Amino acid sequence: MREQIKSWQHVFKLDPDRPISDDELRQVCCSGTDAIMVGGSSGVTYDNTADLVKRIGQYEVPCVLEVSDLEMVVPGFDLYMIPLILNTNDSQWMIGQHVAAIEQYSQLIPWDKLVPEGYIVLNAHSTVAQRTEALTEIDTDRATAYAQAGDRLFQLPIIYIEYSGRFGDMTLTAEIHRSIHQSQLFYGGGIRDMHSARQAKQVCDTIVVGNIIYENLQAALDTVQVISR
Ligand code: 1GP
Repeated sequence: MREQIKSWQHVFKLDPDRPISDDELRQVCCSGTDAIMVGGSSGVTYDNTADLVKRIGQYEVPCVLEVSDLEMVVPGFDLYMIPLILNTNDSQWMIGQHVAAIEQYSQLIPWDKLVPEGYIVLNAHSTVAQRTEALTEIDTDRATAYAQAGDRLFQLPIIYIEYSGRFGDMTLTAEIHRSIHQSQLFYGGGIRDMHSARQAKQVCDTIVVGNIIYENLQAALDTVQVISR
């Protein structure tokens, strides 16, 4: 399954803290997307995460958990994505929480199912930026340097440009895409229709579509058309 990530072009991100009907969930899971990522920055609990993975489990689409809180770690996911926030000076988001989790749960951790993601968080108004005290006011050179640190120094399989809640700087994203060597580039933030999906897909490997699922399901489903086989 880890190897399969390389072929992902489109991912829907579902938030366990937001309601979605059975019919809407069926449409998302059967849309042709490459994977469902379950994750959220607030209000995520064991119970709402377990409920969502059980519902998604009826479908064949790969389902991964993005672990933003230890409380939400539920068995049954295909993979567990582990964010490391690269652009923060608060080391708990880069290594501190990870070490604490390993110390507590080392015997239970399914190491072969973990996939680290190097996040570069760039929307100052997003919950994730505020929670992690991300250094969002950086220029393209600095953002690229963070990406290269994740790619070349730490050899992370994924670099994730995160603008959660707003459409980001495509010039910066393109520059990062050009600068990285082996990491796969995920882009997420403000993709609300086919047009923005196509724009983002041109400058990254994998687009992540979140909020719009809950605001305009048809527009969200349209974004799957960026996938080329
Ligand atoms: C959020 O990157 C994802 O973590 C997607 O962002 O919710 O703005 O689509 P949106």
